[in-house]
Amino acid sequence: MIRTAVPALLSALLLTATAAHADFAKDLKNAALQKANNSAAEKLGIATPAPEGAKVYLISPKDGDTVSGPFKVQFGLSNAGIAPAGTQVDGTGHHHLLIDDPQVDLTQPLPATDSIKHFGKGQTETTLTLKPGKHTLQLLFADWKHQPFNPSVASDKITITVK
Ligand SMILES: [Cu+2]
Repeated sequence: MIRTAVPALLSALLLTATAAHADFAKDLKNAALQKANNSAAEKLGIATPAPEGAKVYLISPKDGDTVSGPFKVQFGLSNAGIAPAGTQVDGTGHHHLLIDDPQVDLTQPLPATDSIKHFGKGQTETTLTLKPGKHTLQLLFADWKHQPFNPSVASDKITITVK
């Protein structure tokens, strides 16, 4: 009994080991492929297709609001996830806040300036201090390499008054 059971057990173990090895090899191959795709996309500046139905919006302040002092800006997102900059995960990106309508080339990675703020750690809010007067705010969601999605995923532009 035992004599016949052992080879059966061994071959079952071997089969499992072979399957696990195949999975591991497949994972490695996929990881290598992903890495190659990522570096090609980065070098060639290829835009990531926008996640299906992705939308960004300003939770606060609202269009027409008057704010004072340092004020909180909260970012809303639906149908997409957030990942830190530099981390490529399908269906994710990070927020950028456009202040006072800067010129933006939607086909290029976004520069970091006083009017284009990156939230590459995956933040979903910030505190802003702006000069008194009227200002506009707009969110622009971009991929792991700071490049806007295709089509771009941006919020409505709101106008606020800072006292
Ligand atoms: Cu960025």
